[in-house]
Amino acid sequence: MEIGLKFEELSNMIIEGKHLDAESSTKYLLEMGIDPKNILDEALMKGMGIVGQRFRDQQIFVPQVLISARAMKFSMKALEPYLVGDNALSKGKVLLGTVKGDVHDIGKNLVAIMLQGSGYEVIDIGTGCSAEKFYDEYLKHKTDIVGMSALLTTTMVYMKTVIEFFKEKNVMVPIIIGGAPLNQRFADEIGADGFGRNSYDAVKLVDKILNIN
Ligand code: B1M
Repeated sequence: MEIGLKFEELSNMIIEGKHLDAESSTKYLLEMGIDPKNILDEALMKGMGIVGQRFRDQQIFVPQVLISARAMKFSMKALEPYLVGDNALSKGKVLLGTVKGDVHDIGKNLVAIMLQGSGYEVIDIGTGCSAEKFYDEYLKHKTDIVGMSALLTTTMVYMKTVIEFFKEKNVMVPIIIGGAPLNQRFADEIGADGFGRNSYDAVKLVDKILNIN
């Protein structure tokens, strides 16, 4: 089996939105003993990256992106048990949500899977979350960290509103952010406690903030 070719095939399934093929190809690679992180990086993320470029260049439109996103989700579902494992002990609790006005959730879901895989309990509050929603859910679950995701330049600015809202309520929980258009500078500007470039980074960041080696 030429593994590079298999990754390319799976990547194309994501691009073409063939969700059932993508799911079975992911399962096949896992059964062959391929490292799930390689499947994620070399096939799924690459495919989604190409979808993003074609979308930006207006070679494809929202419906095609949606079917690619569905294929990505089917593959991630197959990968999830391998990435999450069966951690009996919880290293801490993390609240995760995508901010108001934003429906992108694939990256957030991946961060959730990686955090769970590393032993964290994740409270995922979904997409389109207002400052009040983040705050109410935080009060309900008393998590050790709050994490926000945003994929749009128009919605990333709302992260500051959430941070200000927590400050107004005198709640000092660490708040971290992530999403494709963000960077460390933006995190510093809005007073976030950290920025994660990708899901691996997010785990390292949470470990660091909670002093877990
Ligand atoms: Co949208 N979209 N989209 N989209 N979409 C982008 C983001 C865009 C860059 C595409 C482009 O033009 N090239 C562009 C944004 C431009 C900008 O703001 N500068 C864009 C646009 C314009 C839009 C619409 C406005 C299009 C329209 O309607 N005309 C619209 C907005 C809807 C809304 O939210 N209100 C829209 C809609 C959609 C779909 C619904 C079709 C679909 C989302 C489906 C879903 O998520 N359920 C979609 C998709 C799939 C994309 C692209 C193609 C892929 C995003 C993705 O899932 N990537 C995206 C292009 C791109 O990013 N290349 C695009 C894979 C994912 C694993 O990566 O999300 O970056 P990512 O997450 C990473 C890191 O960012 C990080 O870790 C993750 C794993 O490595 N991370 C964190 C994320 N959150 C984190 C949190 C952390 C730490 C790390 O701590 C808390």
